[in-house]
Amino acid sequence: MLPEGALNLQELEQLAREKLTAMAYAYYASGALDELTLRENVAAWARLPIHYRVLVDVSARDLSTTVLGARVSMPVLVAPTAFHGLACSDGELATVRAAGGAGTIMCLSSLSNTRVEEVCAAAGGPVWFQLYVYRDRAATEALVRRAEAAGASAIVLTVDAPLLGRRERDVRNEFHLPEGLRVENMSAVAGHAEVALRSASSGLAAYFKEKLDPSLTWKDVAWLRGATRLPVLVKGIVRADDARRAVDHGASGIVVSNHGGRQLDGSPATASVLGPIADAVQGRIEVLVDGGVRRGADVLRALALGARAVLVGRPILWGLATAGEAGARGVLEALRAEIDHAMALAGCASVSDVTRDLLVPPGP
Ligand code: FNR
Ligand code: LAC
Repeated sequence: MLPEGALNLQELEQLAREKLTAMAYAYYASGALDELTLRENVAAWARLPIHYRVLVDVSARDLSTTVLGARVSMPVLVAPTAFHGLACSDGELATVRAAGGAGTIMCLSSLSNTRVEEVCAAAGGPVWFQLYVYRDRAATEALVRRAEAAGASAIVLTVDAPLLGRRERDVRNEFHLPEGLRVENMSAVAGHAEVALRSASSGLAAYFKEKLDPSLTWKDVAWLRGATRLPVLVKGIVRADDARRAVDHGASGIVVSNHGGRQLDGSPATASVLGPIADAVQGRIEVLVDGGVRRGADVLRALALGARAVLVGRPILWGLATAGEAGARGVLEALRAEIDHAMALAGCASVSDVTRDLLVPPGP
């Protein structure tokens, strides 16, 4: 379960904060500018009352489901977050073991401190690879091929970051990777080894500006589909028309996401846009969501609005920082217990019972 001293994911953040350097904590915790979206992501789930059903036999409950055809023990995946080496010495190896142990999928960030080959080799379950597209397309394609060869089972194309959001806490701290940590996936690529991720403001913002391709368009979704045999998900959508475009461009799924409030401050909370997006997609592809999921009841809310599953970002980092693999696993198990409990109290024996009427009950 959760590391001693924390009863829930929010309390775990405080324990993690004590373990992390001030710079690492701020990097993980922060959002863009005034952090409006960061706060609203959490608050918007909480504003959705759950109209529970009564007198349903919930004595046996099943939390399992499938995501892109892969069976998962519960509708919770690990979101791609950069630099797990800041949280614990095993970095992403701890995370992938925790995800596999919990019977779910880890989405590995392009910007990991461990090479994708090593992460996949240590995996006990499916690994998806989150892709940032570099200006250097040949290097980007090579990275996709490496992920594929390593055994990743989907590519998650992040589309909400043509530039990095401005996180003032990182600017103030001059965020950089400490000695010994690198963007491992790119460390052998010419022109990348020397990127020290250090600058007079946020080293990561400088890295994005220099290396990543801000000219990416919908055409590049077709390019990526041509570059891999793996299913492609598009991550970072907050509008129904963009969701339809993703369907039209052959995405296998989307992640409704505002990057955990780290990109455009003032963008809508994902809880507030998920329903209309799911309605627009009409089940043609799978819809996932992330941002501010902190309680099992939030997972119910997301499923009721039409998500196949949710991804969690920061809580996993708090688990890693507090107790490494066991801490990350504890976060997933705590969420599992909360989902199970919320399902029972809501009159749902399986995830297919979690339907829209829980949020919008039929009238008299
Ligand atoms: C992220 N996120 C992210 N997304 C992505 O596509 N690639 C990445 O490398 C990262 N890196 C990253 C680092 C950190 C420290 C955070 C907090 C987030 C965004 C992430 O995948 C996800 O969208 C949010 O974290 C979800 O919100 P919560 O669960 O953190 O509220
Ligand atoms: C972040 C990037 C790496 O949010 O996605 O920090």
